[in-house]
Amino acid sequence: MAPVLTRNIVVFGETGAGKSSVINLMAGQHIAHTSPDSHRCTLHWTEYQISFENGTRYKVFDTVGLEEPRLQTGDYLTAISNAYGLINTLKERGGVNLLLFCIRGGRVTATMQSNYRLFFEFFCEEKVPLALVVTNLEREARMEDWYTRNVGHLKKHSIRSAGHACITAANLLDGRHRDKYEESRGILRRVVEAHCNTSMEGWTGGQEWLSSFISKLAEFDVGRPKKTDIIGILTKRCGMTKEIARQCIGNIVMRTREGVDHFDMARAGLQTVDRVFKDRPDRLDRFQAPEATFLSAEKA
Ligand SMILES: Nc1nc2c(ncn2[C@@H]2O[C@H](COP(=O)(O)OP(=O)(O)OP(=O)(O)O)[C@@H](O)[C@H]2O)c(=O)[nH]1
Ligand SMILES: [Mg+2]
Repeated sequence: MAPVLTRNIVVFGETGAGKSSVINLMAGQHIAHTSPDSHRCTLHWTEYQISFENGTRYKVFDTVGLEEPRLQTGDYLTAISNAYGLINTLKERGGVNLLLFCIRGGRVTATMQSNYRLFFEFFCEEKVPLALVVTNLEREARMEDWYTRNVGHLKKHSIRSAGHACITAANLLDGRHRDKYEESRGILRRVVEAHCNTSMEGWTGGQEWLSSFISKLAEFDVGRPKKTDIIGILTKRCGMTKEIARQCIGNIVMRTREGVDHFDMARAGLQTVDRVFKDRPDRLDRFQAPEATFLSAEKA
């Protein structure tokens, strides 16, 4: 018998977009909390398991997105450590197979665009299929009409998707809205099945993923992140040694809003990390990073 594969889906979008409701709709039962929780930091996540009737299993990651188009420096630093934890967990589960970008059917906004860039461009480096899930459409005579009217606005905001589901994710409505909720489950599940990347292994980020993510994310920071603060986060929250953290950001080019700003640290980069591990293989045990971030296990 063929092994049962689990696919990993990351659901993202701003607060109140309907992410948790979409997960419940997809699951056919209430598994995700739909009230705000205490962990409101960007890229914090909760993991759920869903099985379809045909036996396909999904691990679904419900994430906290950006509430504003930009981040304060404190949030920028927390987002780095959350992203690092999330990529490690996804790597353990086999990588990302699909991104579901949840938005409320309404105006296309700058915050939507920032969330899209954060998850699709920065976190997944545009390597994962993305499907758009548009919620709050129960009042549309034909829910799909929202997409026809808004596809131009999405393009203008450079939001591209491999597929889309125009739905209502609001449970407990009555009358014709109830029918639309049931119809929405079918629409959503078909989009998930059509676009979940099953032909390849899930995406896990490459060797320079963390450096690249930190550098790209700085574009969203309203302040000017200091390299010492980033080293602090990598050592305190990500379990890296100071040396590894320094080397990680050693070859980062920070793209702040003011322009490009090179860190003045030695651009030792990845080769040095490789050397550190060759000389001190004991470090590997203490180093919690995914191997692929800095060196692959085979190289050690
Ligand atoms: N009318 C309507 N309400 C919806 C729909 N989807 C979600 N809601 C409601 O909108 C509110 C927010 O939905 P959630 O699923 O909690 O949104 P979320 O994106 O998970 O929000 P956070 O976890 O706070 O980021 C809840 O009260 C839902 O019941 C929808 O399609 N239509
Ligand atoms: Mg939620």
